[in-house]
Parts: sequence; structure tokens; C-alpha cells
Amino acid sequence: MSPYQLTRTLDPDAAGADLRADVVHGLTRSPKELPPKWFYDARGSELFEEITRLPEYYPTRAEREILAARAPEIAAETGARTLVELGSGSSEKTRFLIDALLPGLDGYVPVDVSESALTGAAESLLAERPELRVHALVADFTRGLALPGTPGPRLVAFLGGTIGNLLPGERRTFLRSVRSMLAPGDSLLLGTDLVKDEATLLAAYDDAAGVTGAFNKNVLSVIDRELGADADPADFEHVAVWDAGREWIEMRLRARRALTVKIPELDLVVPFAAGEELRTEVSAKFRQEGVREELAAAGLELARWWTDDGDRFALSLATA
Ligand code: AVJ
Repeated sequence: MSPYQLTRTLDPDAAGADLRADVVHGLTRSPKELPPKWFYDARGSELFEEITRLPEYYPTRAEREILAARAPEIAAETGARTLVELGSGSSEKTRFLIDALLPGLDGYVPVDVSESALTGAAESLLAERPELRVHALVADFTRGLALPGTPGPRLVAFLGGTIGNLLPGERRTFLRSVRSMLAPGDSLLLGTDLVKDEATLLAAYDDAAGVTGAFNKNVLSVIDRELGADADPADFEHVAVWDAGREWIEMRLRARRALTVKIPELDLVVPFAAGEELRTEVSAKFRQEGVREELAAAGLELARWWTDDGDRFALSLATA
């Protein structure tokens, strides 16, 4: 059997229908919003990788620090033979886990909406570790997953703080669906960015070089290309806001003037008032008690909690 297999559970037609539904729903309501998963075409995935190297964007480095220090403990505690990673992207930090889990590891199952990210990640992983088996899944992990029949114990990793992109109700549903993927002895490794001072948070989502702004505006390029729309990224301003009550960052695109966006493939003309904002992402920040409670509500028990030296980011290990 080939060491690399790729399964598309998002067939391109279904993904197209999904995008259309999100755009119709999100741009005809008030306030306007789009789900963050549409950032990640090939260009958006590259821009996100660039974000992870910015001086202001600390989460990736903080999580890498924890993984580098704790991968041996994680491997010992879980004894995982299959590593499933939801929202795997470039799989860059996952190398610490894979290397700690080898040689007992039977296979790595990266799951992402971006096929280009999955293929790039698998190529570089397999070049370095030819003995590794990789079964990539192009899938939207918020929609319930059919995992390949791989041997347990399984470790499901959801890193980067991506759970923060889900609203509280969506997190409840998502964690329950993860719980339903786990058998006794399996575990979940969850990365969460932590609540901290506003200035640090805002800088991380509004960097001086403007990369996050370009990433945010990329969703307009996706709509233009996929749906024949005429949104001009230059007509919109990147905005990052900290909502102290809900403890989340919002990214928005603010219309610089009154304008319309025509979307011929949807027979839709979307008016924007001058200054009107379109919410493109929620990135929630967490505290230990909240994480413990949300896990418990899904039938998961917080077994270990690790943070980086600066207490900026946490990794939780939870068991079913
Ligand atoms: C990939 C969802 C973890 O919310 O910090 C980075 C995406 N957005 N800069 C995050 C993102 C703006 C990122 N996640």
C-alpha cells in the first residue's frame, strides 16, 4: 500500500454549494458575516503561514514551545497508534508529536479543507520520514467526520487555537462530535489561545506589515474567483476588534465608501453603506476553567493542562 492516500469528502461541487449558501446567507443578513474557512484557498493558506512567522503573531510560537517540551509526555500518556489532526494546515508543529509517537505510530491522518496545504504537508513529511503512513482527508471537520478505520489508541489533535473560530454553540456541537469519534483509551489534544492584555491581542490580529489585512481581504478574492463577484479588496479596510465581554477577537472588513458588490452567479447585488462592516472571523480566547467546563459538557475530562513560559497559550489533554 502506498504510504500516501488522499480522500476527498468535500467534493468540489459540494464545496461550491457550501460557499454559495454561506455567501447568500451571510451577505443578505445584518450585520453581514462570512465564515473564516473561506480564507483558505492556496493563497490564503500561504498568507496564514506568513502570519505564523510575524513578530506580533505569538500563538504559533507559543504552541510550538509547548509541543517541543511536552511531546514525549503526550506520547507516553496517550500511547497513540493513530494521530488524527483536525485543521492540520502545513502540519509544521505536528512533527514534534509524530516524532515522539514514532516508532509505535501506525499512521497520521491530517484533515483540512485545503487540499493544497494537505498535499504540501504530506510531501515534506514523507520526504523526511519515508516509513510514515499518511492518509489525508480533505474535509470540513465541523460537519462530522468519517475517519478511516485506523488502529487505536487514537489521539485527535486540534491545534493552533482554531477551536476559537467556532462560536460557543458550535464548539459544543463540535466537541460532542469529537467525543463520539473517541473510544475508551483515546484522547484529544486541544490548543487554545488564552485571554491576555488587549494590546497584545490586537497586535496579533493587526500586524504592522499588513499580512493579516491581506489574509482577511483574501476572502473577497475567493468570492470574486469562485462566484464571479466584483468585490475590490482596495474598497475595504481590515479591522480587528477585541470584545472584552465575550473574550474574542473579531476580524472585519469595513467598506471605505458606499458601494455594491455584484455576485452574478448568485443573482445577487449586495449593498454596503459607507463604513459598514462584514465580520469574517471570530477568534475566541480561553481560560482554564472555561476549557474544563466545555470539555466536561461534551463528556470529556481535562487530564493535563500545559502552557508556554509566557502563559499565552495552552495545550489540553482530554480523555473520553
Ligand atoms: C488559524 C484560526 C488559529 O484565529 O488566530 C490568524 C487564524 N486569523 N490571524 C487565529 C488567524 C487571523 C487563526 N487560526
